[in-house]
Amino acid sequence: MHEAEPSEAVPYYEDMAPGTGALPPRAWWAVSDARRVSLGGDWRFRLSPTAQARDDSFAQPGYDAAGWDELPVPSHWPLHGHERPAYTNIRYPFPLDPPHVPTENPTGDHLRMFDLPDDWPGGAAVLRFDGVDSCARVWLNGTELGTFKGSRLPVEFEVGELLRPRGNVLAVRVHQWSSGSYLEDQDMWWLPGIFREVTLIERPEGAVTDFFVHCGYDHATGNGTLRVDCEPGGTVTVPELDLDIPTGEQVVVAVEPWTAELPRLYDAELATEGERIPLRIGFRSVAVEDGVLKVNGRRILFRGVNRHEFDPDHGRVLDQETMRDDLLLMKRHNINAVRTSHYPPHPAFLDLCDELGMWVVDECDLETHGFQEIGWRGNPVADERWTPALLDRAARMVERDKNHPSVVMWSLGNECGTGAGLSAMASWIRDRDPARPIHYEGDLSCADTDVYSRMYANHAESELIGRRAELPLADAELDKRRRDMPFLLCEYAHAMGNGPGGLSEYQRIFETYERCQGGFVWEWIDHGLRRRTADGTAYYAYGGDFGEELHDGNFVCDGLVFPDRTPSPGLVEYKKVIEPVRIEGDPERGLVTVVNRHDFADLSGLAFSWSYEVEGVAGDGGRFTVPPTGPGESALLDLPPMPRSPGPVEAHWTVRAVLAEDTAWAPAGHEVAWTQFAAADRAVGGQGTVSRAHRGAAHSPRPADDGTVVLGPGTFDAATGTLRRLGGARVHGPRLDVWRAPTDNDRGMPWHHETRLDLRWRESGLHRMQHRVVGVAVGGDTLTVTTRVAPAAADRALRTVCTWSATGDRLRLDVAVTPEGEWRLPLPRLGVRLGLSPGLESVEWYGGGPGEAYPDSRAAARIGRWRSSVDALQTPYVRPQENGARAEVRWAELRGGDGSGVRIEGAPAFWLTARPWSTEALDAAEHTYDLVRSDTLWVHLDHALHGLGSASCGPEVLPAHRLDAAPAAFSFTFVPLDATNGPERPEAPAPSDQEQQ
Ligand code: IPT
Repeated sequence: MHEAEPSEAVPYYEDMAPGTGALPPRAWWAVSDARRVSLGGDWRFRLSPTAQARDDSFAQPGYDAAGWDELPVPSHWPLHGHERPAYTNIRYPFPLDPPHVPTENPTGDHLRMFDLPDDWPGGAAVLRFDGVDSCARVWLNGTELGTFKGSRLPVEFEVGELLRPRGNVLAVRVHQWSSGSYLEDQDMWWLPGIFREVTLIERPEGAVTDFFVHCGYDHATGNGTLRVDCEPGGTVTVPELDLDIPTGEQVVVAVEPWTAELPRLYDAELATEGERIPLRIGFRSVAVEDGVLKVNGRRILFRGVNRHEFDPDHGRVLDQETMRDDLLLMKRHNINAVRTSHYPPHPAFLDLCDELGMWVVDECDLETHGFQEIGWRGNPVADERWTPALLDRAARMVERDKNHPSVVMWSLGNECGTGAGLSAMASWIRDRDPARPIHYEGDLSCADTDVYSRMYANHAESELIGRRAELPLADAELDKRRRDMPFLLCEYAHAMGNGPGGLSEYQRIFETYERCQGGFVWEWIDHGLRRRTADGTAYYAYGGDFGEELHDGNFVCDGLVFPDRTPSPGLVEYKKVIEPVRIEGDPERGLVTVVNRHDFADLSGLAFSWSYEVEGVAGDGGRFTVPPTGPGESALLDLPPMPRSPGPVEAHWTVRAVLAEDTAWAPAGHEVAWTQFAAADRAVGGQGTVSRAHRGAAHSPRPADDGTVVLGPGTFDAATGTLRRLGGARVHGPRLDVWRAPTDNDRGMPWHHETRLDLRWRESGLHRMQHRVVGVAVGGDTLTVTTRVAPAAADRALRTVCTWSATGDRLRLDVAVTPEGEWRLPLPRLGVRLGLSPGLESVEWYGGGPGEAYPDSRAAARIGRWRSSVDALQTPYVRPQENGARAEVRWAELRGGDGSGVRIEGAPAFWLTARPWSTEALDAAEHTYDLVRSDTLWVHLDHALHGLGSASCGPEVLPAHRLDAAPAAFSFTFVPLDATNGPERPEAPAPSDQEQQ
């Protein structure tokens, strides 16, 4: 039998053309005096397994849908018990057979009856869909309005003539798969449905069909230009500027400009004969000049994130509060830019960006990444039959979003390879809106773009590009053109699991090279879907959890915030690294330099203060008066005279910049930037730290008849040299440890074996090191235990000498490690781990905090005295992995409810990790519910840790943060604490009190 050939025969959902029946695309506005009716709410719903399983009789008035289910609109039906979500990154979950889609094509019939409000005026009206995934056919009162694709784009139909006062029947058939799916291969859940609002909007005679606000700002004169083109013509009033002008006419007027830092908006009104629309106008100009992207004549630096729309319960259905929460959280973490990866966001989000201040790269709903799997054969962007669909998408984005000052660049899409379709989009956009540069990453030649954009370029290459010294393109002309372009990283610092590491090093490059205008961390939020286990424990599901045939696991959880928008340590680090004010202390000269790294704002919005901390306890403090300091300028401040220190102690200055007054995005007192620097020139740890007074004389080890050796507060197993008791408490003696539960970054890119450090670690046995006791020697004042720590099947080892000594109630351990044989891989960690009683639930430490830190992600850790429960030390990464280390710990005390426990001092300072389960359990866990408290509290005291890097999609750990096996020596002192002998315990904020306001 012959296969039916497509041509005329293809059904509308497989037709490459964008659709039928829709009105021309136009601007979106939230409100006007024209009436509107929201058609959201409970609809009737019926799911069919294929597109043609059922006829369209349901669309006829009088159809009895009583037996159907109910479904809220907006929604994705797989999140309401119909079919299931599915996650793939690059691969299409159906055969590459464009424009055909599987016969098994879940199809949701949606029905909504509605009456018009009593005072509905009649006449013209449009029915608007803000987002339907992926293809729909619509009927009103039995008349077909048309069909459309383009999931994250609006579509409108003229419906006035069809409306009746009562009993209107709106029928929408939605297909999960369509030709449009080939253009929507974004790395995210496949989630069909009517997922944005459906609205009926009155169109009175003389109402606005479309309008385009053209606003510019001339930084040389301080003048703004304004012209509003409108169909039909009308007037524009801007009371604050005393403007009342006809549409189509340009005026020049002195204004305050709009920027992401100072989002000055002017309230205005556009009035035509039939409609009044409130506008918020921002004056700003965007241009690429002298190889640099400028706004209002100044270079800007993107401190950005890629934002997908996501909610753990509702998928891409977002309410206004959630959108605002995202922006508040971003602003409070010093983020100033969003790339709307990889589709235009809900239009209201852009209103909020205008209001709160955010640079936006608005990206078209276009990705054909899965064609890469077949060498880009048949790529729709290189096949002119698809060009109308591409142009339709470009137009629907640009027309919808053209009036937002926050949108400073158009992006053609993501990961589509190259092709004439992209060029056609670019030239259409340029023609329609010459005032915004064009972005696209997937074409190295940059033929269609105004900026050179890359994803995941490593530090070295970014620096080379910064110097405009990158390897040339073959075509000299294109090379010259690209070399003159500004550079940005539209994706970098893959925030999957624990990480990213290496942010500071990127920031240094962005701040050094004018050409490097920052980047957008991949990505804002983990797309984990909230689910519950049978016993009701909540967890986040990822790819594979829904029985998908193909999936990409937890690659969908790679955000700076957890699915519930709790900031991850990566976000706290990013906030510190990108802080717009750099504060540097020079205690020798008694000076503090404040560098204003804002692009537009001066420092008048910030209040600066200092505090002087002795051993982590804040003492004196005060305020600085900072002279007027413009963007890019610096100010020098005098430190007060150094307070007298109570003896040989470690002291720090902390200087903070906080909001002087409430802003639209955070209250007065919100911390924007800070620094900390040592006041006294003292070694960290060891003698530099006040240790509790030495009590009593040195002890000698005493062998006892029960097979133990007693040394001060320690009782050891005589045969193995293992510490068994400390004071009255049982311990599982410290022993050398090098393993960590691999992070997502350790696991590299699943599709590139050579990036998978975890596999190489396991191959070389780092997770199964054996400990052979070489000797236990009882000497004068010491107990010396020598072990050889090595994996089966290899001859490499870490020879470890542990020397124990005791003075009074203090038991000291000196560890010396010497690698033997060949060590090619970095070690995950180097330290000791010990098991303590699970009752030691509360931790206090003097060192880095309050949050987690790792060698290449530790900018946000500040030295202080911190307190936490063991539980709160854990970072609940969606897929469990190494987490929770605290940096530069001088001492820590772990106590139970009665105050008894153990104090541990390090010389030098160490990395502290304490968890209620073992590394092995953490390593084995796939979801948070797999982590079950054990009967041991596992405490890691690490001399060194391997960095994090961002190799889950990007560079590995930089050499400076690599932990190579090398001889090492470090010490710990253990002091049993009873309920009464604890030192005074000053209040310090718990980790969760910090950073999140
Ligand atoms: C890049 C994609 O643009 C983005 O959508 C996301 O998938 C990211 O990677 C990784 O999470 S493409 C990547 C394969 C280089």
